[in-house]
Parts: sequence; C-alpha cells; structure tokens
Amino acid sequence: MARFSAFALLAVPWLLLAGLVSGDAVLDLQNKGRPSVDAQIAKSKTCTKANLQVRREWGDISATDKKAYIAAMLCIFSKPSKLDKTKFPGAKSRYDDFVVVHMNQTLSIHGTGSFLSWHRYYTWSFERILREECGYNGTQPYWDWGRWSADPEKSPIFDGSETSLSGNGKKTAHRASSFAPAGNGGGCIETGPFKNITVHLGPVSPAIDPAPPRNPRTDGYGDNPRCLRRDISNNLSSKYSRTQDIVALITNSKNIGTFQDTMQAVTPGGGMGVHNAGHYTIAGDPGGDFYTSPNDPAFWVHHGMIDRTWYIWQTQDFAARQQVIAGGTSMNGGFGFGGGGSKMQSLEDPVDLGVVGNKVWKIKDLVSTVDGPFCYVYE
Ligand SMILES: *[C@@H]1O[C@H](CO)[C@@H](O)[C@H](O)[C@H]1NC(C)=O
Ligand SMILES: *[C@@H]1O[C@H](CO)[C@@H](O)[C@H](O)[C@H]1NC(C)=O
Ligand SMILES: *[C@@H]1O[C@H](CO)[C@@H](O)[C@H](O)[C@H]1NC(C)=O
Ligand SMILES: *[C@@H]1O[C@H](CO)[C@@H](O)[C@H](O)[C@H]1NC(C)=O
Ligand SMILES: [Cu+2]
Repeated sequence: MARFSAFALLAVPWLLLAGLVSGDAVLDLQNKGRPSVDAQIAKSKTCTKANLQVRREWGDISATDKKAYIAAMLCIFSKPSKLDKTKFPGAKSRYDDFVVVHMNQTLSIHGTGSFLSWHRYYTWSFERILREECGYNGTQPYWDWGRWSADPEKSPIFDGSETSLSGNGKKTAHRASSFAPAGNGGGCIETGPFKNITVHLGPVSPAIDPAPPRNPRTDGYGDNPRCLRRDISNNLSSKYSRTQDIVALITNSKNIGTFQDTMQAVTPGGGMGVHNAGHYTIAGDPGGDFYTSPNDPAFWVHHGMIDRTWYIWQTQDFAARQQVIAGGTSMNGGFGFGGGGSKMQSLEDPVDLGVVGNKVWKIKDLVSTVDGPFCYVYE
C-alpha cells in the first residue's frame, strides 16, 4: 500500500504533464468515457466523425465565439414568434416560443422519466434554431458548475462583461426564497449583452421575493413586460454543485432512476441536486421560476451541463446506459420520483416540442448524443 501511494505521488504530476489526467475529476470521467462514444459513432447510422460537433465550456471558448453565440441569441430574441398571438399574447419573439413550450409541458418533463431526454432535445433544438434561423456556426456551450462554484459572479459567464451572459441583478433589498437565502442581486440586470431584454411571459411560480407583478392571465401566457432580474450568490453552488458533488453524482448513481432523482433532488431530504442548485444560483425572474426559467439566457449553458453530466454518466458504461428508463410521466403535484403520475414512463413515449422541434421523436431516439437527431460530444 505504501509503495502504491509513493508511486501515485510520483506518477500524478507526470500523468498531468502527459495530459493523461486533467486535474479536474469530472473531465477525467469524461475522457475515460470517450472511447465508447467513438466506438458508437463508428456504428451510428446518422453521426460520423466528419459531422461530429464539439460542445465546450464557456471559459474555454474564444471571445469571438462567445460573441457569435450571444449575437445569435439576440437574433432569436428579435425574430417574431410562430405561435398564435390570441392564445399566447406574451409570446413576442421566437425566443419566447421556447419559453411557452417549456411552460406548457413543465409538469410532464420534471421529476419524470422524460426529464433528461426532453431537455437534451430541447437544448439541441435551441442550438439548431440558432443555426438555422440566425446563421450561428458554433455549438451550444456549457457552464461547468464546479469550475466556478466558489464564486459564480466572477465567472466569465456572469461577470457582466460583453462576453458574458450578463451579470447579476442590481443589489436590492429582498427576502430569502424557499430555495436559498437572499443573494447579492435581486434587481434588474444592468450589465452585459442582455441588459435590455424585456421579459414578457410569466410569472407562474416565482421564487424571488418580492415576486414580479402578475398578469391577469394566471397561466402566464399573457403579455407582462418587465426587466430580467437575477439574484446570484455562491450559497448553493459552494455546497451543492462543486466538482466533487458532480463526481459523486456520476460515480454513486448505479442506475438511471438514482441518477435522475439525485440530480433533481430538492431540500429537505436528499440535499439539493445540481439541477436546482444551478437554477437557483441564477435565481430571480424568470430564472428562478420553474415554468419560465428558459427565458433567462443562462438557462442553456446550465442545461448544457445537465446534458453533459448525463452524457458522462452514460459513457461510464455506454452500452448499458442508453435504452434505460425509470420514473413516471407526471410530477403530479410533487416530484414524482420513482413513478409519480398515473403512468410509468416508457422509451416509446413521444417527445413533442411543437413550434421549436423538428419532429416528434421517441425517448428511445434521444438517449445517445451520436444517434437519432444528434451528433455531438463534450470536451
Ligand atoms: C401544449 O400541450 C398540449 C398537450 O400536451 C399540446 O396539445 C399543445 O399543442 C401544446 N401547446 C404548445 C403551444 O406547445
Ligand atoms: C457560417 O458559415 C457559413 C459557411 O461557412 C458562412 O457563410 C456564414 O457567414 C457563417 N455565419 C456566421 C454568422 O459566421
Ligand atoms: C438598456 O439598459 C440600460 C441599463 O439598465 C438602461 O440605462 C438603458 O436605458 C437601456 N436602453 C434601452 C434602449 O432600453
Ligand atoms: C447559505 O445560507 C444559509 C441560510 O442563510 C446559511 O445557513 C448557510 O451557511 C449558507 N451556506 C453557505 C455555504 O454560504
Ligand atoms: Cu426544465
């Protein structure tokens, strides 16, 4: 044992130098899983090495690439909605179409067997529409929570610069939400590329206190123009979404049910999973509203990381971790962990994104990032 430790001490710096371990335990798991993805690409009917896309962390992409992503997002905010204006008067832009689709399906895509596959297809659809409708040439970036967990406000994602996704909200007096103590913002964002975005939809289930004023239409689809508020702090990230928390989620979850439920856990009980820790690190309005959270432009880098975490978990035993499903089809008034709702979820269940989807896929088509509609990996 002593010999082994001495060997490990000597070996680690060399492995680091040789690029064989990265110094980031999540990245190491990702690298370990990659050969099984490459093997699957060789068998894939739709994905090849030539058209494979690579998703990267926000901190690892160039300023030019960050600006291209931001510009494409602003473009989506400026294009007209494809929804019926009488049914959805708050859907002013093409971006809002994504928000409506999420609002409409909220209770059947969280705490259900469809959570991971639905959000994978949804995030990929956003990337697809940035490309097809706004000429974007890059890929969907992700927010490695662990990398910035000590101080998310200083991260390149939220530092408020022109290459960030805008900064925290203005510091205002406000109360704790049911998920976290009052953070360092609470007011309107005033920095970065999205400072002049107007939010129209919602609120439906706001966590910020004081809550935004409600529209007479309680379903949240009315037009309710207001600023975008955030309430970032490190309270949740420094406890629930550190690199070691992500590693524990990936390595301790032996089946899909445990993985998806641990990831979505809400205090009290099983602690807070990385999904809520990320959402309530952004917090505010619409970011902290379960229904309208995609209206905050940082939603996509957060769900990019949710998807990356699933991808890494899958690739630790790729053959056995694709065609697997657990949980119910409805949150049914609470998190339906382990089978909430009236029916168990099936791999044959359809996933329909309406005006933002390209096809009604089945869950079984959405479980590999290199098959079905997808052809991407994480680096
Ligand atoms: C809302 O969901 C219902 C039932 O799933 C569906 O029929 C309808 O098309 C959806 N509407 C939108 C705008 O997505
Ligand atoms: C994307 O690439 C195409 C083809 O290479 C090019 O014509 C287009 O200008 C690029 N778009 C942007 C936004 O860079
Ligand atoms: C954009 O936002 C800034 C900061 O909140 C504000 O001062 C400015 O008036 C806004 N500009 C427009 C065109 O709305
Ligand atoms: C987060 O906030 C809670 C409630 O105010 C506090 O008890 C806890 O110590 C804080 N945790 C961290 C890591 O800041
Ligand atoms: Cu969601």
